[in-house]
Amino acid sequence: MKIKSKILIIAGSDSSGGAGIQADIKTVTSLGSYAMTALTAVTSQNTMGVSSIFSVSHTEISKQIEFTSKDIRPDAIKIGMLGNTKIINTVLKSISKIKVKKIILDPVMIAKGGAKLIDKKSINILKHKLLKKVSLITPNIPEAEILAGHKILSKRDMIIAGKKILNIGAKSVLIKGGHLNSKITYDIFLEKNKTFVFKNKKINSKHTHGTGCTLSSAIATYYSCGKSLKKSCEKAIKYVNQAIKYAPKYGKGHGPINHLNSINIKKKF
Ligand code: PXL
Repeated sequence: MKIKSKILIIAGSDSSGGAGIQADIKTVTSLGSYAMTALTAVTSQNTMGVSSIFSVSHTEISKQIEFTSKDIRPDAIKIGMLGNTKIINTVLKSISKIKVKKIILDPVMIAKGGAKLIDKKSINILKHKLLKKVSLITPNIPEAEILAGHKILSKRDMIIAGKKILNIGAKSVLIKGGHLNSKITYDIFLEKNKTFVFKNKKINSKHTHGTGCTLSSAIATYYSCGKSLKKSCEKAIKYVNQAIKYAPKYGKGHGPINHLNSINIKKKF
């Protein structure tokens, strides 16, 4: 099988394998592309929660991004957990050096169990600097509330927030509606003068750990292969929904989704 494209993932490790860089690598790989990584943090966690977070030094992060990309040029970048101001400033510097145009930012703030994955000062830098440098930002409702500065209780509020995030300087936004209490999930894609609502039946499951990481990596993969951002979002949402549907139900808490749903392994072993 010919590999479709090359993706650089800048993100943290989730030892439980459901979220973070593990989810990213599985997603990119199972969609047929080649995953490279720059690790920002090591987290110890299971499906019940996060036990500890260890940040990688900013010099090691810039080396991973720049040294790797110098040799194998990424077609797109996915950015996940950043953690602190030093890391976010380093990532800003390194991505401006390597000049990759297609960048998807998942503004990771809080883990499913409630653990904070970024500090407050960094959120400001993310909002006022990094957001402008990426092709698409993919906040969930709590993250969009922080970026837009108001509560989101409805589809209408999501659209208002999306427009605010565009006004701050984002080129495009996908607000993920999974946190809203309804039978339908609305994910809203906004570009300048364009708003599109993806409407899907909500799959009720507690096994949704890593959906955000998976979605943004799937978008980066489709986008790297030449699909439009809107089409990439549409296809990535489908991939995540299938992955939730076929979740393996591991662990006692919020378990992982099934990243392999796109692969048909016929061989017996
Ligand atoms: O889903 C957000 C996320 C991102 N990155 C890492 C995580 C998590 C959630 O747990 O652990 C490393």
